[in-house]
Amino acid sequence: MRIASLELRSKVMPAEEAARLIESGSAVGMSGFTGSGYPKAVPLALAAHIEAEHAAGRAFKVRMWTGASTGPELDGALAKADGIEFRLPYNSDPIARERINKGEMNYFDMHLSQVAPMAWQGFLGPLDTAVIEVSGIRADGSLIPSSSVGNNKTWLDRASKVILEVNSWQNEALEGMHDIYYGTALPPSRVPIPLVKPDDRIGEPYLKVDPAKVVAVVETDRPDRNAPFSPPDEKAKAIAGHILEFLQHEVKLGRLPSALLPIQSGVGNIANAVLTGLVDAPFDSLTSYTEVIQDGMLDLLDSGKLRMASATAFSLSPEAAARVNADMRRYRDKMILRPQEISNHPELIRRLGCIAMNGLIEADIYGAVNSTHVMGSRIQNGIGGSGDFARNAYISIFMTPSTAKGGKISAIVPQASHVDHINQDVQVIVTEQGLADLRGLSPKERAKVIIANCAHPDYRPLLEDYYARALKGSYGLQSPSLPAEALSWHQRFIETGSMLP
Ligand code: 0RQ
Repeated sequence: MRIASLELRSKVMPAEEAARLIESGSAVGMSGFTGSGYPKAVPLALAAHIEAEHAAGRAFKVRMWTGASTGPELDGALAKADGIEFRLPYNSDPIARERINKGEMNYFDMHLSQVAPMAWQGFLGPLDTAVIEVSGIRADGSLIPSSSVGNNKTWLDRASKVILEVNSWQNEALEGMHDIYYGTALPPSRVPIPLVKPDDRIGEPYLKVDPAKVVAVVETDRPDRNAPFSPPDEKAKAIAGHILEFLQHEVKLGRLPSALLPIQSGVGNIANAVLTGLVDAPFDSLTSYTEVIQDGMLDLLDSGKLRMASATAFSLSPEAAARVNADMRRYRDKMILRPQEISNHPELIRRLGCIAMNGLIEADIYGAVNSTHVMGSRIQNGIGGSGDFARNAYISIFMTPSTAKGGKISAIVPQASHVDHINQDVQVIVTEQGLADLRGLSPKERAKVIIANCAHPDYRPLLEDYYARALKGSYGLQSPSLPAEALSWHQRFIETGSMLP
């Protein structure tokens, strides 16, 4: 029995009935982070209701807040129904992405660590309804979180009314894995967060909710999204190789301990390839302080190389999800899931000295990084947690193949068409071509290393030529640039389909 509280059991109803409790124009806080722990029945029922309202000629849209990306039953269904007026933070759903890029949906891709504090500060406006997936409800009404924590604590606290989805697909052995910290406060009452090691537990395993606010409980039995990972290709393996060599070099020089420092790894196949590569690398007793537990981390845990992983969510392929579910009791002792304001907290990332590794869309010759916008205007996903980690990490690494779209786009450009990470937050850039260690370098020194080590051979001479002319014709010589030409590669791609002349 997943619902032990008699009071909350009396509120069980079908998803369709629960969805009717959500009003047009209201702000809804949904659970969910990178395809795990998102509600699956109420959003689908809400999307159907919105479609019916639209068909009857009535306007119906909600303002939606989540943890990060969710799944097709949530973002996909609501975006398809044109039911989202505004959304925050990170989105990776293709239908929502299309709506955003057509200008039909407002989107704020804010830093993930700042969502909960901003909600508390009141900057996001009132929260009407929270829709939260849990894996169980205890007799005392406390909630057993599911496969992600995200912003659930904040949504449950801030919302006027709460709808719970109790998902029996989620493993019962998740109970005890979570660490929910209730000690955050607003300035001037903030105190240090008492976490000094990635494996510290500073909170409690359960979420609290005022039972009087719970208006509906919906029972489900549906799997998380669990997107498959493609096996690492040659480029991903080369990038992973450069990073592993760099880390070994840092250990040799005494700038990193032999167990490294807590690893943060972004989403995507390259990040996963780096984790997989660590299995055969000469490092032991590794730890991870990150956002998501991916497939590669399971391999590391199983190999004994990774001692423990702290995150806010799982982000697993279907095979890896099955592996974790089959052995959850063993994994539970090596994993901690926390609220995202703690997993991504700048204070903690700085204190622990995380090694941050994130993907990028493009970097310019001075090392400014664009993680979000294709050709400066089209959103891909969002900044996610990359800013939380990049600025506060001990070493901030960004990685990418040197070209995109079959070589038509260079990932290294004269000037980034959009900047998410300023050059001070970018210390190492890696492509399959090589690695640029930018620490302690001036802009002109950076340009030389980035062009030489990271650019693709098809684009390297073009970058050298641009940089040589910028050195002669620039208004100033701190970061030489030719403004009329700096974004011409992007313009050429928009006009011809290729950055190459
Ligand atoms: O597009 O799917 O249409 O082929 O971007 O690119 O190479 O598969 O790489 O999955 O690692 O994603 C920056 C988007 C990289 C990701 C980004 C196109 C490319 C492809 C994906 P297709 P790849 P990845 C913690 C950290 C921000 C959030 C973050 C991201 C698609 O890493 O969202 O770091 N980062 N969070 O073709 C045009 C370019 C391109 C390009 C790539 N220069 N021009 N298209 N693409 N480079 C996790 C969380 O915060 C939850």
